[in-house]
Formats: sequence, C-alpha cells, structure tokens
Amino acid sequence: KTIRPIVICTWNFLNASAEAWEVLNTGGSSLDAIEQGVMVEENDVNNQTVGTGGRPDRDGNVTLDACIMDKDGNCGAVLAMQNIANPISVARKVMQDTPHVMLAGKGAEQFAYEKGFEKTDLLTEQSKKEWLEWKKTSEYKPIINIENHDTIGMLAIDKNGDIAGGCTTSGMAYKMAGRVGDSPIIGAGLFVDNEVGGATATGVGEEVVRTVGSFLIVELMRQGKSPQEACEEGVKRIMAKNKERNDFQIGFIAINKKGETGGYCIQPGFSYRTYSGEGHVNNPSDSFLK
Ligand code: SD4
Repeated sequence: KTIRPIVICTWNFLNASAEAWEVLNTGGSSLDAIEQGVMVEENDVNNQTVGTGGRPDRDGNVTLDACIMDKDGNCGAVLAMQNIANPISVARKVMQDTPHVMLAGKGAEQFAYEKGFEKTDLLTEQSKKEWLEWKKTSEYKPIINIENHDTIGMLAIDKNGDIAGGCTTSGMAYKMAGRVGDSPIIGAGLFVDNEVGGATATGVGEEVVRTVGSFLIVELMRQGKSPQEACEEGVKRIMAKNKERNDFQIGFIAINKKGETGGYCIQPGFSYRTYSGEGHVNNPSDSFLK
C-alpha cells in the first residue's frame, strides 16, 4: 500500500503546517515535523495563545504548557513553565532524555537551562498592555473563539506511515497562577497510538480533561469510528456533562492510520488545516451548536 504523508493542525495555521509539511516532504520523521511545525507558532509573537507573546496568567506571568508523543507511544510534557521560548522542544527532551513524562514549573525551567535553552522574556508589550487593561475589572470570562483562540495541536504521518503529535499553548488567558489545562496532559489535549491514529484538542481545557477527550477519540477510532465520527462523539460526551452550559468552545481534530481526517467543535468558528502532497486546505469544522 502507498503511504501518503500528511499533517493536520488546529485552526488555520498555514505557516506551521507548511513548515511541518516541508519536513515530511523531504523525508523527515513525523516527530521532527511536529516539533518544527508547532515551533512556528511558539515563535510568533502575534499568536497570543502560544509561546512568546502568549497572554499571561492573572498575576502577569506567562506560563506555557506543551506535550509531544511519538510513534512508539513515548511522551513528554512541560507544565506551567516560564521563561523558555520553545516548550515543545523541552517536552521532547523530557521524553528522550529523562525517565519521566512530565516536568512542571521551576523543575521544567531548570531542566531546560541544563539542556542549553536560554532564558527569554515571554511577555510582549502587547500582551502586557492587554493584561493591565484586563486587571481594571479582573473579570475571568473566556471569550469563545477570540480570546483563547490559537492553541496549536498537530498530528502528522510520515513516509513510513508513523504517526506523531504535539500540542503547545500559553493556556487560558488570565488563568489562576499554577493552572494547567488539557494541552500538556497526555490523553486529554493529545493522544497518539500508532496502530490507530491520533487526536488533539483546543478550547476550554477543563472540559477536555474531564472526558480525557483525545484518548477517547483514539479509542473510538480503534473501535471502528472514522476520525470525523470520533470527534463528534468526543464533543457529545462533553455536552452531555454540560446540559446547562453552552458558553464555551472546544474543537477536536483527529487522523487515522489511513490518513483520513476529521474535526468537530461546539461553537461555529473552528477550523483545521490539512497539508499533504495533494495540497493544503483550511477545513471549516461542523459544530454541535449552530
Ligand atoms: C487550555 N486548551 O489551556 C487550552 C486553551 C486553548 O486555544 O486551547 N486555547 O485550556
């Protein structure tokens, strides 16, 4: 059978998916494609939900969450890490160079310095200005599709047919100090099983954690559901636990071993990008609420 390398990511990230595609198209591994791809968003100061330029917590500190998974089910994550510009690369080092899966806070930062990462001020003037403005009311009210837009979760299949995934974020803007969302939690914000496929999430992380969303979607695909059907069921599980709430957004994307993809969300407005030898498109996602 012919293997068709492909990368997909949450939202309409053309540059990040193009970068990942470049790695895949030149024979690189899905793991390298993921790391190089999501780094584009970590480095983009205009993306205020990932890496440098990310919106801070309510005390004004930018704290980053990221995780990565490879074809063998190895995984690494950093949680609430400060002052380091590329958490996805630190997560990969946690996976490859330590006996652990997760490092949090100061420990993660310390480990990054030991691995040669440089101390970086992640708070940009723009994010600082907005935070100071927010402080006037200090109202914690995530705005659907706007304020917490732009976490990047990415899944890739390389020329060997091997799947890897990654997810990286600065989390919900103005979160409590120490708050960690779904994005660095294996099974919640991301899950990959090379036998079956992968899934990743964006949106209000607490709700994704409650249903172990990405793991659920991969297991549903194992049971025979298509990526699209599995994403829809993932969202339905969340809505079943939120009968009285409809004011938040979650988007899931998934890919299976055959390279079929799917995406589904709660509120209109989510999309995901696919990039392969057949070209690249932004796929507007169908939503649970209309
Ligand atoms: C979180 N899921 O920390 C992340 C936020 C997010 O686009 O996806 N933003 O809960």
